[in-house]
Amino acid sequence: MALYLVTGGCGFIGSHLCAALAARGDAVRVLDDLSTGSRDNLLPGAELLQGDVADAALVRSAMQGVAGCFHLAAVASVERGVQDWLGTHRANLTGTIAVLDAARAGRVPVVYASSAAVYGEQHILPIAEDAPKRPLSAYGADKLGCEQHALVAGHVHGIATLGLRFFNVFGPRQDPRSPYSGVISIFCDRLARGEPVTVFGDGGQTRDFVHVADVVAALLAGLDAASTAAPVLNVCTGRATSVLDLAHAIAAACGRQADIRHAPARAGEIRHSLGDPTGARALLDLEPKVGLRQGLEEVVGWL
Ligand code: NAD
Ligand code: UD2
Repeated sequence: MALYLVTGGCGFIGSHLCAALAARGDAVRVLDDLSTGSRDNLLPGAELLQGDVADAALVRSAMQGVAGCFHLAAVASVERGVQDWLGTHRANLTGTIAVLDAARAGRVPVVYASSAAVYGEQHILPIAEDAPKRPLSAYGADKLGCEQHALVAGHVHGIATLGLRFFNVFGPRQDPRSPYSGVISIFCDRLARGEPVTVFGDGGQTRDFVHVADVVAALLAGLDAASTAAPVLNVCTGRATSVLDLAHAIAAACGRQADIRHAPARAGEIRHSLGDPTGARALLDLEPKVGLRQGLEEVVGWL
C-alpha cells in the first residue's frame, strides 16, 4: 500500500481516480479548493487539504511522504479562461509549477492532466503527439506551458513526469448543471428530462469522446511511464463523433426523440478534434475499453 496525492481529487476525473486507487489498496490524500469539485465526491476516509494548488507552502506539505502525485486540479474550461484570463492562469500554470516545485524535495513522480486544447485547429487527422501545437485559448496555452515546465522539471531538477492530453472526457459525476460542463453531461441531463438541447453552429463539428474509466486507466498506468524525458501522450479513442450525431445517440439512450435547437457557433470554436491513440497504446499498453453508446447509457442511468 502506498500513499498518493491527487490534486483536484474532488472533481469529476479526480474522484474516479481516487476510487480506483482505493480499490487497488492504496491510500489517497486530496488537495482541492472545492471551486468546481464537491466534498460529496471525496473518497470516504481520504484526507482532504482544502486550498489553492498555487499555494506553494500548502502543496509542499501535501507532497510530504507520497509515492506519487496525480495533478488534476485546474480550471477545466476553455470558456472560463476567456472570462478570467489571469485567474485561470494562476490555477492552471502557476499551480502546476507549484506541484513540480514541491515534487523536487522527495523526487516524487508526477502524472499531470494536459489537454487536446494544446493542438488548436489541425488539418491532419487523427492528431498525433508530434503535431504542431497551436493553442487557440488561454486554457490550451497554459496546458502547453505545463508541458514545457515538465520538461524543465526533468532536465533541470530530475523529476519524472508524464503529461496526458485528455480529449473530451465524459462519464458519471460530470456536473451537468455547470455552464462550463462538457456537452455530453449537458445533453444527457436535458434530453433525459425531455428538454430541448442547443447545438452551437451546424452540429457538424466533431470530437473524440473518451470515457472517464479509460482516462483513469491511463493515469494509473502512467505513473510507471513517468520519466525525466517528460513524455506526453494523447488519451483518446481515435473515433470522431459529430455533435449532431451525439444528440441523436443520447436521445436514443433516453428513449426519446431529440428536440434540437441551433444557436450561433461558439467564437473560436475548433471544428474537428480527433486524437491518435497509438502512442498511449505503445507506451501504456492500453486500449480504450468503454464505447460511446455504453458510456452514454451509463451517464443517463446515473442522472
Ligand atoms: P473538474 O472541474 O471536475 O475538476 C477539477 C478539480 O480541481 C475540482 O475539484 C476543483 O475544485 C479543483 N480546483 C480547481 N482550481 C483549483 C485550485 N486553484 N486549487 C485547488 N483545486 C482546484 O474537472 P475535470 O474534468 O475533472 O478535470 C480534471 C483535469 O483534467 C483538469 O486539469 C482539466 O484541465 C483536465 N482535462 C479535462 C478534460 C475534460 O474533458 N473533462 C479534458 C482535458 C483536460
Ligand atoms: C475543450 C477541449 C477539451 C477539454 C474541454 C474542457 C478542445 C478541442 N477540447 O473541449 O480537451 O479540455 O474543453 O472543458 O480544445 N456544444 C453544443 N451545445 C452545448 C455544449 C457544447 O453544441 O450545449 C458543442 C460545442 O460547441 C463543441 C462540442 O459541443 O463543439 C464540445 O463542447 P465541450 O464544451 O464539451 O468541449 P470542447 O470541445 O470545448
